[in-house]
Order: sequence, then structure tokens, then C-alpha cells
Amino acid sequence: MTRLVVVSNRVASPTETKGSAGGLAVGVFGALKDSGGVWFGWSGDVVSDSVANQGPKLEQDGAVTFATVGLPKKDYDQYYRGFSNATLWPVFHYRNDLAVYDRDEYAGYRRVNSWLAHRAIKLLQPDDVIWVHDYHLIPFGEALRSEGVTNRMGFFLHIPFPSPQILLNIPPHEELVKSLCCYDVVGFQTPGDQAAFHDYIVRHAHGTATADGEVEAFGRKLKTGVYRIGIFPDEIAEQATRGEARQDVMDLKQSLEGRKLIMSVDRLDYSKGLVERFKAFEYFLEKSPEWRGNVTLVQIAPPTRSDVDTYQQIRHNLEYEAGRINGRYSGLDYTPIRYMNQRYDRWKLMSLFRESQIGLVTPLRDGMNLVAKEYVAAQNPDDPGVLVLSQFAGAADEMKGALMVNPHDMVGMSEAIGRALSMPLAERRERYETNMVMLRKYDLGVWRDSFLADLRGVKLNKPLSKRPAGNK
Ligand code: ADQ
Repeated sequence: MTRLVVVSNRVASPTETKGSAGGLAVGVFGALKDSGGVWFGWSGDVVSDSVANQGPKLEQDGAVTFATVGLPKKDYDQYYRGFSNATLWPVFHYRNDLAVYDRDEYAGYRRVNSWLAHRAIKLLQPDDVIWVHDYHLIPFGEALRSEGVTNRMGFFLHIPFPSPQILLNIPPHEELVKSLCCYDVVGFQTPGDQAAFHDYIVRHAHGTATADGEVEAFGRKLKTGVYRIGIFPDEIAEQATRGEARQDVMDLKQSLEGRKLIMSVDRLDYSKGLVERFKAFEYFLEKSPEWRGNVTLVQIAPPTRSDVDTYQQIRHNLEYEAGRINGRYSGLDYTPIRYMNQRYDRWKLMSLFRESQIGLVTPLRDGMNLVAKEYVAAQNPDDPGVLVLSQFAGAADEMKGALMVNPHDMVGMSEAIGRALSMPLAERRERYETNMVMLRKYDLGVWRDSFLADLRGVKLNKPLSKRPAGNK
């Protein structure tokens, strides 16, 4: 099998890939181990220009080379904090209102992608298959192509692809889509994301796109596909049961004194709908006095990107809301919302999921949302909790056993909480089984293998002699 080169904004460390990290790191590492190869990307460090230019730093683990570079402060600001997280992230999550556009940051984004491509070129071999991940690296493939790299190159977008009317808000939208067309395979989380991309190709890029993902645009042919990222459900179940007896989980259980537990775990991000969730829980307590004192919401949300303004704001809002709601409904021995800002070991999170009666996963928009899947896989099959899930998470496409909610509908969310808390065992089991069928069908291995099979099998692109027909 040909070697695999994975390129992502952040590279997991060799120790993280051994199990303490999320499923993605483990899944990608599995593919790398099978075929041998390189995992290339940013180390997460901000360094001086001269240190950055010394990279990449190489670490070997069996047949896998971890190759990382540091970024100078200006590059970090423009590429990561700026265009990636203050422009692309909000717009791709339908939050134009939070997006800022700055030409210099965009120029920095493209410059860093070209610089990263130059750093990567020296690690490449002629037959390597290159798999690039996520919105930080959209122009990475184009930068390689402009240096004459003709290897098979695929791109997977972990976040939603917005409908064209939203994407048009980013001034260089056409350059971004043109960059995507330099890959041989472009993968999306859901059919809706793929359709939005096709829509742009046909209506705004004078291209063509067929239902089975054959795209021609900007003088290139490529394949698009839907590859639903998943988890390894048995591994999660094992982590959840391994943790069951551990002291802190027992302590939490004891401190609940028989109250029902609702679990929510997210990165602290405005796309995750945390404020709306807190308000819905408050509304539930207001309308259901019998539940006051009898149910606790545990929200675990470690801060991310805390040097981006909008992230500081969401943190303040959330602290304010948690304090306000707790002020209103706490008793001497009861706190309705326990809000924690730390990261937790995976086994601990999974066993907390298993102890809880509801997994409340209500993003305003999410590419997939692995927490929803982990919540289900962590349940006790004999007495499972209920997943309450936003219709705007990519996972909603598969998890038909969830109670589906619109996160903008406070009353609807409150009703779903009430319904989940009193759902009979037989219905809980049935819903759990429905979800588990899909978790098994689309596990992390299927995601990875189907993407790579398409990339390895795709007909290599030949430059088109003329623009495709059917232009508007
Ligand atoms: P994220 O936005 O990070 O991922 P998600 O899919 O839920 O969202 O993944 C988060 C991961 O981090 C989960 O595995 C979760 O268990 C873990 N995690 C969260 N909080 C934690 C904590 N406090 N301690 C330890 N671990 C924690 C992006 C996209 C998603 C897409 C994924 C994968 O935004 O839509 O599903 O990539 O493609």
C-alpha cells in the first residue's frame, strides 16, 4: 500500500494517539500505522522566525513520522486567530454577525499555507497519498500543486459547508472554492454540506456537479463525497465501564443524592448553543416546579481560542447566565447548574455520560458532533439515558433515536427535557438501539477507510482543455 501523509492544523503527540486523545487522533493514527507515513502540521507553539524556519521537527513512532513546525506570532495571529477562527469558523457556522474580514489576515492565511506546503514538500515521496484536514488548510493543496506536486490529494472538511448565500459574505469566496477544487477528493460530513458545495459550483463557479459527486470547475475534475465521522463504540463503552467504580465518579454520584443528572460536554464555543441551553433549562425549572431540587445539569466546557474576542464574550455570558440561574433556583443543598471549565480524562467523561439520564447536545450548528455519539455509546444497554440532540448537528442525520430539538426554541427544548426525564424504559431502550445501529454502521474506521479508498481509487485529474458545458 502507498504511504499516507496526513496534514492537519494540529498534530496529536505520539502519546495522545495511544488513547488519551479524542477518536479522530486515534482513527487517523490507525490509518497511518497501517500504511506507514507522515503526520504533518503545526506543533501548537508560537516561536521566533528563525526557530520556525528550522522545522519541521521529526519524531518517529514505528512506521509513523510526526513532523511539526512552530508558527511565528504574526503568522499565528493572521492565519490561526485571524482568518481561520475569526472569519472562516463563524461564517461556516452561519454566524456572519460574528465574522470579521481583514485583507491582511487573509493574505497571512494564504502565506502560511504556502509556507507550510514548502515545509511539507521535502517530506513527500512520489507515490504518497496526501490527506488534508479542515478549514485552516483549504489552500494547502493548491500551494503544493503550484510547486508541481501531482500526488493524489484529498481534503476533509470537519465543519459545515455553508450555503452559497452565506459563503458569499467572505470576499475571497471564489478563491477558497477554487483552492478546494485543486484536491482530487473533497469530503463532507453530511449530504447537506455536499449539496451546498455543489450549489456554489453550479451557480457561482460556472461548473458542473452530479448527484454522485463528479465535479468539474476551474479547469479541474474532482470527486466529492459524504463521509460521516464516527467513533469506535466498543472502545467508548469500555472506557465508560472502566470508569464506573472510580472515586471521583462515585463522589459526583453521591453528591447528587439521588437527583437526576443531565450531562453536557462541549468546547466553549458560541456554535455549541450553551447560553440557549442554560436558558431552556431555566425555563424547564420555571415551568416544572416538581423538578426543582431534583435534577442537575452538569456542563463541562473547557475554554478554547480564548484570545479571539468573541470567545471571551461567550465565556462572560455563560458565567453570568449560570450565576443568575443558580441564584434563582439554588437551595442550601442544591445547585441546578454545575458549570466546569476543565478538560477531563476521556474515561471520566464517558463514565459520567453513563451515570446520567440525559445527554443534552444542542449546538446551533455543528459539522458532526462526536459528543452526541460518545454519549450514546457510553450508555448501559439495560438502562440507557436519552440523547436530546439539535437538528443542526451533523449527527442528527444519523441519530434518529434522539429526541430532536431546535436549539432556538426554548420551549421545545424544555419540553424535550421533561419528556426525556420521564421516558419509560422500553422507549429508552428502543431509541438507544436505533442509535447504536447507526453508530456501528458508520464507525470511525468506516469514515477513514471509505475516504481513503475513494482517494486511492479516484481517476487522476487531467487538466481540462476547455471550460465545462452548462455554464451560466
Ligand atoms: P469539535 O467542535 O471539537 O470538533 P466534537 O465533535 O464534539 O466537536 O468533538 C469534541 C471532542 O472533544 C469529543 O471527542 C469530546 O469528548 C472531547 N471533549 C470535549 N470536551 C472535553 C473535555 N472537557 N475534556 C476532554 N475531552 C473533551 C470538530 C467539529 C465537529 C466534528 C469534529 C470531528 O466542530 O462538528 O464532529 O470536529 O470531525
